Amino acid sequence: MGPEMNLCRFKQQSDQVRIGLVLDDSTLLDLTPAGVGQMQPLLESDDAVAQLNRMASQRLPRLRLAEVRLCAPVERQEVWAAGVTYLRSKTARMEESDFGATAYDRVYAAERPELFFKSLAEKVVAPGEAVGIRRDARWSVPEPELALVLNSRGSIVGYTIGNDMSARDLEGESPLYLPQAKIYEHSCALGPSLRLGASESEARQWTIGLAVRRQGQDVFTGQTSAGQIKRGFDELARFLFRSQRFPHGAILLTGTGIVPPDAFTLQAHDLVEIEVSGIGRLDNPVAIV
Ligand code: DO4
Ligand code: MG
Repeated sequence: MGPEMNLCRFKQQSDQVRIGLVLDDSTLLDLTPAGVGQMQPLLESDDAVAQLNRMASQRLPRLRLAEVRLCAPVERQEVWAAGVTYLRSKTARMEESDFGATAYDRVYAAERPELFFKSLAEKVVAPGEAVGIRRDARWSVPEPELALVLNSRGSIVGYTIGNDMSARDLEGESPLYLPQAKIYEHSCALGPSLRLGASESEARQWTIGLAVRRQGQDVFTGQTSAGQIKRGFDELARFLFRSQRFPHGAILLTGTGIVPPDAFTLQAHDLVEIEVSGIGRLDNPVAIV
């Protein structure tokens, strides 16, 4: 087991974003007095966990998580996503699609994975903020995904939780509508923190859970394991970095393995809760955009 090191971005009263080290469910260490103003230098270094261990033994201010506002744990990275990486996702997409079914079948088995651009960093939704459902879509779902945190060299330096919100009716109508099904206002949430110091084999043992609550009741729950992802994490990262530079690093969502039944669609005011056992829980209400 790697040491549990969870980095977060947060605000207190002022609008200035600070970096914190999550100590437990209720407490964080403010890393500002240790000279940490951004996550990027830590993510680019080869010894982030050792540096954070040293900081954790200093006398830094402790804050209660309930007193801060968490920001999305992304600075200037582009956010990308992989698709059809779980058998469940392939089957669901072949069913939803009239004439693109073979495209999903083929990409699941192909050497090259499906990778698509998802969001600019500045558009990512923070924990507690509303994720969006398109006003011109009839069938919207959350996609709970383990997200890889990659530095500018393409190395996996951490993990976070991603929600790849999707309009399944648009996607099913034509594969050419994928960018509109996937990229719209508030369609990508990340958080609550970045988990550093975990190996791929450790992360593959994590469970991923989704609960959608409506007026206090569960209207959908589902669970999978990151171990069900068909492709290696390095393999996904390598393809993303082929013929493409990411000077600020990148976040890569690894695809969904939880697909609600076809009759299910999200509604405004639903609450989406995504839990990854090695990271924490990302909660977002839903709003029409
Ligand atoms: O091919 C469409 C998108 C797939 C996707 O987002 C997923 O499998 O998670
Ligand atoms: Mg997805």
